[in-house]
Amino acid sequence: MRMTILSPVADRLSKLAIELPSWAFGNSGTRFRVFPQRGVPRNPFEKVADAAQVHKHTGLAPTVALHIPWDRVEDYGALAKHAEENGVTLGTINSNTFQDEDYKLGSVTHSDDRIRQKAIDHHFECIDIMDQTGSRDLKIWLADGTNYPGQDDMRARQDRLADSLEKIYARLGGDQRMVLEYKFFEPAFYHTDVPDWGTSYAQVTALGPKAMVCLDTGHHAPGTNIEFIVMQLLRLGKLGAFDFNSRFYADDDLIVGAADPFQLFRILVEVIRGGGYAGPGTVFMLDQCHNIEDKIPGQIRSVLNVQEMTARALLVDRDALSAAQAVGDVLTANTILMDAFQTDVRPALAEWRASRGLPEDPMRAYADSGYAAGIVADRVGGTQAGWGA
Ligand code: LRH
Ligand code: MN
Ligand code: MN
Repeated sequence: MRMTILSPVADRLSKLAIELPSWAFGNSGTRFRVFPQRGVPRNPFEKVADAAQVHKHTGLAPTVALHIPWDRVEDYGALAKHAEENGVTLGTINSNTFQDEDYKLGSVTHSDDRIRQKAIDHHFECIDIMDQTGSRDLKIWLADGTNYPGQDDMRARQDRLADSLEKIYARLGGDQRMVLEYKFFEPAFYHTDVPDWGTSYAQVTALGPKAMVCLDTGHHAPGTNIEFIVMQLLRLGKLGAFDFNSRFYADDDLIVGAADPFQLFRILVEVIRGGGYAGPGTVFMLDQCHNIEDKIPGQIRSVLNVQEMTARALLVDRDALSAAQAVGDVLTANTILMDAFQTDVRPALAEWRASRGLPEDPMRAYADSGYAAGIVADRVGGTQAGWGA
């Protein structure tokens, strides 16, 4: 690679890895309408094949996360093998206790022992799947909560949550981990049982070192300083994973970095500062849906956005920043950060890609590859997979 602005950080940049969600490739929509697309995968094997396209053109997305039961198959070993044949591996297993009639009033927090056990058993199934796929992480997001004050005893629910998580935690293998995702509202609107990082932190800390917090960037109230939470969780050694996406209003699940690139930059600055970058501790995942845009290019754009902001965050002149901070030079400190943010790294990233045998323009390379026309022609018949199928 020629000397470019990225040369000093090229090695660190090459460590970037972003996990893709299998559900990003299926049909999705809002509660108002799903707009089906042609060529959408009909099963988990086809979702993995589509995800592999993203990695092929960017070199950034070597793993694919599954959601159970959406990605339930007969033979997980075969799915793992299929992934490897396509140049990727299977990653995080996401549990799902939000689409079953029994869970109307809660899953692992439910007061009915039978329903609570059913939810715990679902997580045991997920751990069994992890054993077969070789996945390390179990990601738990709970829709549990209430809609009306007085509907249920929040304290008792928190105690049942702790009890259920303890049972699930006890089932994890030596190298396996659990990450507990929080979300401030939706589908429950009055209270949510894991609404914030503090609750997730309290719960996972009680469990032990294999339990960590998952931060979904779309799961906070407007105006929340997310990078502060990132800093704090890394400081406490408990930031296990990100679900990256972007939002304007609620849990929009839009392309990461699309709504607020500066926020993504600030988050990545804290990740790098806190030692959460490119180590095994903090997984970078996408959690997105592409309701109106094409899905594979939507994912390619997403990983490129993360790469671009990572490159800018790596360019922050740390020594100069610390020096300015130490003498209380407010404006210089702010300028140092903004200089990195405002650096156009795109031409250097194109060169960086070329030097690694990747297409300079992955969006164009995918468009020219003919893959999209191929899946439209091939994937006729059967039921197209969607968010929830
Ligand atoms: C919940 C959530 C969680 C689910 C995914 C489909 O809003 O972010 O991560 O698993 O969406
Ligand atoms: Mn999420
Ligand atoms: Mn979400």
